[in-house]
Amino acid sequence: MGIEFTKYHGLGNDFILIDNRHESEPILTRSQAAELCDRHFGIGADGIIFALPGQNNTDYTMRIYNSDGSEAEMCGNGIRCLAKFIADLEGVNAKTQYRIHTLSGVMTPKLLSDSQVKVDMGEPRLLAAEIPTTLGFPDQKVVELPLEVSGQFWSVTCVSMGNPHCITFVDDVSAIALETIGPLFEHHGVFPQRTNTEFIEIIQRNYVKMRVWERGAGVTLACGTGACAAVVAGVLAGKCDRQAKVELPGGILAIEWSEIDRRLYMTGPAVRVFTGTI
Ligand code: ZDP
Repeated sequence: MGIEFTKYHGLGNDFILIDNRHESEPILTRSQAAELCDRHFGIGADGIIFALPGQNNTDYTMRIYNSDGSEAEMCGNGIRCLAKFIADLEGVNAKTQYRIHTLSGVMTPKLLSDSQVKVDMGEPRLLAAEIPTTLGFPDQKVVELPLEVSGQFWSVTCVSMGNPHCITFVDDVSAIALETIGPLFEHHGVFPQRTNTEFIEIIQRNYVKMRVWERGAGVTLACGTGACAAVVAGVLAGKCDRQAKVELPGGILAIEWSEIDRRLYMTGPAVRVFTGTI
């Protein structure tokens, strides 16, 4: 029996979406997920996302496996794709806003009339123990602390958007050897759950350039939680406004860290590419 899937991407951060509405656990194993994400021997994707029944008063539950088969708590570009996927599945009954249960709490994507999706990503977690990292003190923020990677000291700021992020401000993002340095950050001893790693170049207080090395997925064209974490880090370090655009290799995300409710709002595209049967 075949399993239907649909391929979506958010700024080139691409996912296989699975209709998992009739089971409360993902219908694929982690190793099957890793095989399907392989770009030469499988469908090809940065991750695989399951739309499961809702829990605790939500419409749906999202689960995501990275391309290496590890599970992530949250996924910003992925949740925009999930919102479109669900609306497509529901057809005439589709809503314009959904409450989605994730491993890092409830997220609320809203389908806008211009086909963009705006997501209430919740509040960032900032204390070292919450990220988690052993840098600094467990009950304090980690803002521009020195971290030695590959014989060099980097000034890093850490933020959790449900998943861990380590942000470094640099003069020129294009000069960073991501494939070499990325894995050394991801697996550094100070990050017990490993980490996503973002390099940020400040162009203006409300416009930054970012390149990302994702935990469990490597170099990707975009990362929604990473873009949110980058703006939070920029604000904490006094370099960014609370409202800023983040330019990624795959395109631009609009991020706002609300002063009123302290939640992150991310707006960007989600595009269906093709469907198929495994
Ligand atoms: O935390 C992790 O392990 C990430 N690799 C998950 C995926 C994050 C994502 N790129 C995003 O957009 O937030 C999908």
